[in-house]
Amino acid sequence: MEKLPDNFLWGGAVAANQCEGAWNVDDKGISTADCMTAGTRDKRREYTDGVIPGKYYPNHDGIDFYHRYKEDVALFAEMGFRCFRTSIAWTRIFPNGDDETPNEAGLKFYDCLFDELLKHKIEPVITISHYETPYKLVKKYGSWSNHRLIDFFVKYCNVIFRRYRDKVKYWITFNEIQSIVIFPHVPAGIRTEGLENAKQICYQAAHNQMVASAKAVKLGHEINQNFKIGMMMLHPTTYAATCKPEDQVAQMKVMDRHYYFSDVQARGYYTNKAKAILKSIGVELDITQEDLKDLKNGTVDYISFSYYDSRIVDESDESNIMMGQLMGKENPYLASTDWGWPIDPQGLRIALNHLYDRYQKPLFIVENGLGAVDKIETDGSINDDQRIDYLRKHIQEFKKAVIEDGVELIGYTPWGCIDLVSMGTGEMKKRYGLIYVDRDDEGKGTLKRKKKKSFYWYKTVIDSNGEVL
Ligand code: BGP
Repeated sequence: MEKLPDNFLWGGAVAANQCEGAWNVDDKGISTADCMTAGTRDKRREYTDGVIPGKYYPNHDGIDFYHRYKEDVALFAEMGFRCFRTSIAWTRIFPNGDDETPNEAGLKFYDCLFDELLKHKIEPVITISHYETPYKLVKKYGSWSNHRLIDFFVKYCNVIFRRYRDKVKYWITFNEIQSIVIFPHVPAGIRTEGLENAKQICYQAAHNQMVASAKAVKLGHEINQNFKIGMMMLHPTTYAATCKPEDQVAQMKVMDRHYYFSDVQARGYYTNKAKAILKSIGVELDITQEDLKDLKNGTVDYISFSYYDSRIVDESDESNIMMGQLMGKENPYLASTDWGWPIDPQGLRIALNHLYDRYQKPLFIVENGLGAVDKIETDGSINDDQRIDYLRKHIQEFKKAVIEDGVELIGYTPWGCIDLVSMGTGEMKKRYGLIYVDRDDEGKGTLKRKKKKSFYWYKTVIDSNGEVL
């Protein structure tokens, strides 16, 4: 292969809860994302018990994509997008999660959105659960650590698979699947602070999600055999801090903890290593024979992942090895973003190679990008050269993975192609977009959209299928 395939899916990615807004419109229920307050780089967002009057929740309005999607999709089309990744808000379809019947108004919204995309020849890539669980499911059933959530999720999948059978081909079950054991309040509203059995709760919740995902894959294929249903993981490429063998072993263990999830979803069973990991952290999963069968019958069609940065690890991190704790260690060879995330394009090539060697399944980069403060010049332009440089270098590296290393890659959707609320900090000023949105951290602004320099640059990239960078 000398260049990227002609059908390479160039596009962009967002998630419903970070951009749609309209949090209580058209009978939408409350999701866990609606309970996240605003934070800053140094002050964490708070996850509140329900929506508390008087507190500011930036996701409630997002960037009002719910009402402005036509204008936004037209801008994506102008850039030449061939695909667009977003998610369905579960609480638009089943406001409480356990409702008897789905909410027609919610279903209608996504009909309109997908029709608009298809009108512009943009393939929807749809995440079924992106960092939001119906709040009622958390309160009433204890969220994902309860096996019953599997049935509610599958029921939701059944409805959306049938409804959008002829509109959506690419599906992703859970966003960044391993987040459930790292920061479980974000994907599932699970609080574990101070709990002795925190790991037990989180790994059980992860098991239930992986069974739910497998059942969704099987069901989806029955509904439409052309569906491509993938898993999604965060891939923080991790290096040993030195060539000391102990550090190398620590590095191996870190990545094993991440591949634990993709191994189950891609291979369909808990490997010996996965079982050893569970034993080493004192977790005993409640797994039924039925679960094992479901996992086997629902292996994913492709692996999608987010890649933002790389980490380093040494032997002292051994007991703390999921990556939350690894952030902040500086790699002397790399520069960092304004939010302290190391910039490492080659780490993306490494991620692609590791995943492809391990699973031999098509890969999809569904998140990558630079979160930075944008400056508006006096003439109104936004010259985000740093973002262009970040994206260019990452594209160069994934091209090498495809062309020189033989990796099978479906597409590339940079994160937050239009500015949106940051998941981690709740800020608006941490911007990823190629399109600027006039909205600040206090919720002020006209919400007007404006093309950044990167908008024009990315259009040229797509027009040339990645040849002109
Ligand atoms: C990923 C999430 C996204 C997104 C992104 C950037 O982990 O899947 O939802 O927001 O990270 O993170 P942040 O918004 O914290 O900059």
